[in-house]
Amino acid sequence: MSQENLDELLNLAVQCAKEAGKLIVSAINKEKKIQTKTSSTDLVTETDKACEELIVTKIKDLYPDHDIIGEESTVLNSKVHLTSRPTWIIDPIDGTTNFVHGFPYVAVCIGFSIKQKVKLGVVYNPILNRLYYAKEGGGAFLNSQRIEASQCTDLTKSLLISEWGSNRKPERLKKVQENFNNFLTCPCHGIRSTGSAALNMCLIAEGRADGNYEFGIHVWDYAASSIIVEEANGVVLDVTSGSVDLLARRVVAAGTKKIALEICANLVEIQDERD
Ligand code: 2AM
Ligand code: CA
Ligand code: CA
Ligand code: CA
Repeated sequence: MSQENLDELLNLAVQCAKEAGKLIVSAINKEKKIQTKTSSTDLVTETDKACEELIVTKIKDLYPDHDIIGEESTVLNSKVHLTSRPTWIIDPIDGTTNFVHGFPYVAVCIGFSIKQKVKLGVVYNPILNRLYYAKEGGGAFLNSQRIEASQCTDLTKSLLISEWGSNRKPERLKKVQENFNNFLTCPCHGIRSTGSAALNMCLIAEGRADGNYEFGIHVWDYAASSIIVEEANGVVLDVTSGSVDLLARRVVAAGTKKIALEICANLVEIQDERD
């Protein structure tokens, strides 16, 4: 795909994210229709669905041949089919629990892949007006300013980010806690959670924190943000220290390879069913 075409697709992704962002802004302070999905802590609202429909309609209109994977159009517990074909990967609201509570860390995520490799990504927080984007080889940007990941190489001087996740089965939660314990006794300077996996990754891209690990997330949570971290000269790995696997439901991101590898070495693995 040529650079011109990639620019066109990036523009479309930005436009879609901004339009969906308007729906989020107009709905966040109002009463919401909330439904649960796989558990009482896995939520969806009519705005998640409306945003996804808006984005999918716009993409299909211009690129009817492209494949689309969207969180709210994916049948619960079904496998995701990420093929070599041009594919849009959409999370209409990342941080739905935050959205429900009016907590201002929510983002529209739109990634685009070819041959299972992410070529561009847009992550837009319309509440705090932060638009992150990147395309392959073009650097990463926040509101038109170039961003760079941190240079920190010392885990004991690092600020980390991770999430508890929506799956609260006791045996799983025990491993999540074990991981938090490992890093807190390391000790790193602190561990933060925004409630949006994509915005956590973007904070790494921006150099506001040094390392991030997540388990239980889906391809739409980290496709767009992973290229933003890489283009900000950060490192994105699988928890096994190998290359990131978009369907493995887990990711490690950091400003430096040293921190990324040290996070991998300290993690107890949590095995969720692959996407
Ligand atoms: P969502 O708001 O789009 O559902 C919170 O832990 C963050 O992880 C959010 O970005 C949330 O996305 C995402 N997430 C989704 N499903 C998850 C799961 N099963 N376990 C952990 N995190 C999940
Ligand atoms: Ca969700
Ligand atoms: Ca998400
Ligand atoms: Ca979502």
